[in-house]
Amino acid sequence: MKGLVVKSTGSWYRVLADNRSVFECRIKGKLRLDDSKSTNPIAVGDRVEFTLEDNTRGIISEILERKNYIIRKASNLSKQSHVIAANVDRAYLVVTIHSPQTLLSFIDRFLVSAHAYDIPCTIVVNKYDTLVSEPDITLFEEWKRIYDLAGYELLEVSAHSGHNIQTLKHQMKGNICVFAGNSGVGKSSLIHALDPQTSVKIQEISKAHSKGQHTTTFAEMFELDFGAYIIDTPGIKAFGLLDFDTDELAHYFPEIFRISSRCQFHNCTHLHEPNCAVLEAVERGEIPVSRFENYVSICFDEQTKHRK
Ligand SMILES: Nc1nc2c(ncn2[C@@H]2O[C@H](COP(=O)(O)OP(=O)(O)O)[C@@H](O)[C@H]2O)c(=O)[nH]1
Ligand SMILES: [Mg+2]
Ligand SMILES: [Zn+2]
Repeated sequence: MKGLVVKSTGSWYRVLADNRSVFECRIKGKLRLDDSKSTNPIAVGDRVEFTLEDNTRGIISEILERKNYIIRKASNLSKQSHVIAANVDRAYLVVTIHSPQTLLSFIDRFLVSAHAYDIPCTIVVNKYDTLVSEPDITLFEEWKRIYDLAGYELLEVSAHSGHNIQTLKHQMKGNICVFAGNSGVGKSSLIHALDPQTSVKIQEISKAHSKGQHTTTFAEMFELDFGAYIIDTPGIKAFGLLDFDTDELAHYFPEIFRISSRCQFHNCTHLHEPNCAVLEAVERGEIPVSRFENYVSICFDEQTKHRK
């Protein structure tokens, strides 16, 4: 049978079979050894092939090919890694203009990670009901311009008033999604607005987590009542930057990458080189200053990491 892994404890996997039945599965011994670099060979979101042991239990014999996955290094020094989730269709980065104001550096770092993991990302501006003052509206328009240029969809919503919640549902339908963002931006409220019943289930589990009843950081997937899946895990609030070479970084800033073919040097870092098309575009206001500054800042962080 084939199914979707919706929960993992490290030794047991809960699999939602394509016929909608749920089975508790173990891994066939041999499968464990295949990927020795990862602490967990199977993650939430994986599609697997399994055989039944009895009415409720099964044995996983194969993992189907992943289209993407989010990974975390077990520790800075270790070569081992932990796969947090696989086959994510879309990440929703929830942000707010105020109370709290999300930092653009946080947004840009997140977008780079999502891009590097091959996960399409939508920026969700929550608390739209509170955008009434002129400066707030101006800032919202500015963010819209910045991320439009970068090619990201930015959707304004309100968990409180219900604004654009139907649009969000429509977009999420049939997909495996993750919600990310700083605390206080309204992730829990949005999930509640999307499906109150699932929201209660998630809250109960996260309460259990905070009481220390679960020591692991394994993810769990929930089905929303309109036919979307949401992956919930502490590690997903802001997936960290991967290790990548700084000359790759421009690839993850679409508007910078697009223009970089016009730089004089093919290996231009866009930091100081002569005849750099990117620097010129920043001067002319065609690339937003905040995006360029965050590009530079991530570039330096990565260089420092590699020098250590
Ligand atoms: N005005 C307004 N407040 C909101 C909205 N969504 C969430 N909040 C409030 O923001 C606070 C944090 O929300 P919560 O869902 O716990 O955020 P989380 O930490 O991202 O899960 C709560 O006091 C919510 O009532 C919204 O759309 N409009
Ligand atoms: Mg929350
Ligand atoms: Zn350049």
